Amino acid sequence: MPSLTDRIEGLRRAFEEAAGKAADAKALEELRTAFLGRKKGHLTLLFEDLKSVPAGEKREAGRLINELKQAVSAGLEAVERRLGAARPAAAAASAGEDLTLPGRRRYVGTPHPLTLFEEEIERIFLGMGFTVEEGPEIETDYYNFEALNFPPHHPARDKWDTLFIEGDLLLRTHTSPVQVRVMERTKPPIRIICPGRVFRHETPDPTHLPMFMQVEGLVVDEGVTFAHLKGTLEYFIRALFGEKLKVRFRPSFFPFTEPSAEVDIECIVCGGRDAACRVCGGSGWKEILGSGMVHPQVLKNVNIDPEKYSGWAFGLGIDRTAMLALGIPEMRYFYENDLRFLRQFGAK
Ligand code: FA5
Repeated sequence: MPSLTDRIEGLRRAFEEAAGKAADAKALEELRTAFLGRKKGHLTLLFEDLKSVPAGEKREAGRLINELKQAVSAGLEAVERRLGAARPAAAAASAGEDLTLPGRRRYVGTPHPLTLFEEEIERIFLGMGFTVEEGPEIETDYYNFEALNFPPHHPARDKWDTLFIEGDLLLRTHTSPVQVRVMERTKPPIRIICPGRVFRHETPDPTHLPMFMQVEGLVVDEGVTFAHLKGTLEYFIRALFGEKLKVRFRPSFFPFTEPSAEVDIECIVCGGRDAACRVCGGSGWKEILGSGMVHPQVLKNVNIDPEKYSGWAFGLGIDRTAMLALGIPEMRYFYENDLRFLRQFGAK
């Protein structure tokens, strides 16, 4: 039988050899059990045999066994570190991945381009002393039509292809009902804008959608004239599009304004050069808003004296104006949520 010292030395060599070869977690655990296992591990057996070593040699033998135990523990840790460092690379390689490739970029969400555009519009009007109001998307016939001087069965209602809900309720076809709600609860002077979603029974095309966004504007005070309307809207359009853009005011009709005007801007998509342009139809102009002096009957409907007060209002298509400002030939892109489109706007 070899001496205890020889057995310790033999076990040390056996451990070093096995530790060098251990290539995976399974081999590591087998090595740990073989040497440190509580019942039959080499170290446990050595400590048991220590009991039968002659008293004079016990101290030295115990020191050697403890040294071996420390060497085994340190060796197992070293193997563990080696395998741990190799694990991701090995796992990636077995999954067919190449860790040397550059990482994929993560995109951070940003506000929708229409939200950014709406905020830009609000910023310009807030700078002129306007405040922002809101109104309900589900409206009554009274606010959407009647209070705005559309008597029942009036043919002008046909221009707003209405989506009815039931009874008196409908999806608002424009933001003008908010004018009425604000005038009902506020005494002049009034200077507000109200952005929001509106709904119409329309077949979609590059410049029309069944659901789109408008922003309404309303000013009511003593001595308000059409010159104020024109000056304010011109300032707004210049702030949004710059000084060079061609703008025209064109006479129009709305039951709730008199006189009325629509505003066209030059077609930014084709610059008036494409006879087949799907945005302007080759005319070189595109309408962005309706406006006019608030009709005296509308003021009467909300108990504002038209002899004392006058006002002007406008309703601008946010999607329509955004597509022109951004040079986008198709309004539907705003609602398809294609990330290739959306990533072109806002922070990257
Ligand atoms: C109105 O809705 C009036 N309420 C505007 C108004 C307000 C006039 C206050 C006078 C005083 P109109 O239907 O023309 O008007 O729409 C106004 C704007 O909304 C249009 O110039 C256009 O920019 C936008 N618009 C209209 N229909 C659509 C549609 N189907 N899709 C996208 N934008 C539209």
